[in-house]
Amino acid sequence: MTDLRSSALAALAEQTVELPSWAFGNSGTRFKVFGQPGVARDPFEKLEDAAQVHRYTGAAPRVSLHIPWDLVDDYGKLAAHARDLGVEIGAINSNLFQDDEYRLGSLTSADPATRRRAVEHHAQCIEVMRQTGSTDLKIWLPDGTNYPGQDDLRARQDRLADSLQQVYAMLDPEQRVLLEYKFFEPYFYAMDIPDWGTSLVHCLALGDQATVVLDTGHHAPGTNIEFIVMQLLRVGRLGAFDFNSRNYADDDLIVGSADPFQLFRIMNEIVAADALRPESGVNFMLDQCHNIEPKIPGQIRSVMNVQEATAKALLVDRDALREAQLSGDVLGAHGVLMDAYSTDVRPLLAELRESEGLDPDPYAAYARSGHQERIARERVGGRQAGWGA
Ligand code: LRH
Ligand code: MN
Ligand code: MN
Repeated sequence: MTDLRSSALAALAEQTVELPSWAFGNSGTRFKVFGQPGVARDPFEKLEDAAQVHRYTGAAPRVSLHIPWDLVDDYGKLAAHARDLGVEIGAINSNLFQDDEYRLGSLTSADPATRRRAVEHHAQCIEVMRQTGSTDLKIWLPDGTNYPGQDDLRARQDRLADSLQQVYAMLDPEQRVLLEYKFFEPYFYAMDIPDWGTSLVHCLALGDQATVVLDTGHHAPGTNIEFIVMQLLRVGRLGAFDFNSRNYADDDLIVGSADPFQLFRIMNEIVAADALRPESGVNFMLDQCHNIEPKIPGQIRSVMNVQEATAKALLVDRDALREAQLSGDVLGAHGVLMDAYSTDVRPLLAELRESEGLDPDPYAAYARSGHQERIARERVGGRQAGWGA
């Protein structure tokens, strides 16, 4: 146990979580966007808020951008601002879901000019990557159809493959593309990348620099997500997570809130495959919105939830588990997993933070800092994260 504990502490010290810039803007549902006092007014302030999360957790050193939500004149300046704050720019997300021109599709459109425009948008994103030092181009394809017969499903895949190939060809050698899937929304008959299999098929056709992004909110209820994690790791194509939690649809709630046991099962597959190490190439990102709760504390809570699930996964006695599995001891094997899940890892994480010179309770430390009150005083006229902007 002592060995497990100390190797868990070492692994946790290395773990990082990437924050989404859009978690720091005002957000809501299609019914209502709620404004919050002190919310970030531009990408520079979003980075400042993300840096607060890193300051108190010590585990969130990167911030994903969404283009054009995070449009600025000078990305070199934005990257320098991030560095001054002790963080760096992470994945660059393209956006193909807000233009009238993409009503019938973007990278899959039957119109060559529309496809060209969608490919060109990725050239712009890759340029932002060069200027910020980001290595991950994240593509979520919102394309799809609403009615059987609306378009030729196969022709859409062929056009998609061709468009993706053009985007891929623009990448620098150290850059990679992260291809996200989602089974529904904004179209409700057939999405063009509805599942991990379709994403993987395209990644395999593209080459080694293409990997799959697994957004935990993008599956049908009841899907065994840890199985997908295992399979993508097995073929070396799990590039990243978009972590969030859901009860019904793509709810984008705080990761680990609706089903902490699912998050543990996911992290258990990560640890079992030794994929927690940064060199394994899995980028643990959050993709969440905090519609009614305060944003910086919401992100702090999210990072802490990922750390707790990871700590539990690191405490699984792998030797005992293997022995029970190989001897066909069904309940014994299950018991080994549940023992780890039932462990209160908060003291372990408090110890980790103290050893790093951090407050053992990041959430309480931020609340005491007075930062929230200061931004509420100083920032007037915060902007929406992106939707409907
Ligand atoms: C789509 C999605 C995708 C987008 C983000 C804002 O539902 O998960 O990752 O970029 O939401
Ligand atoms: Mn996502
Ligand atoms: Mn989503």
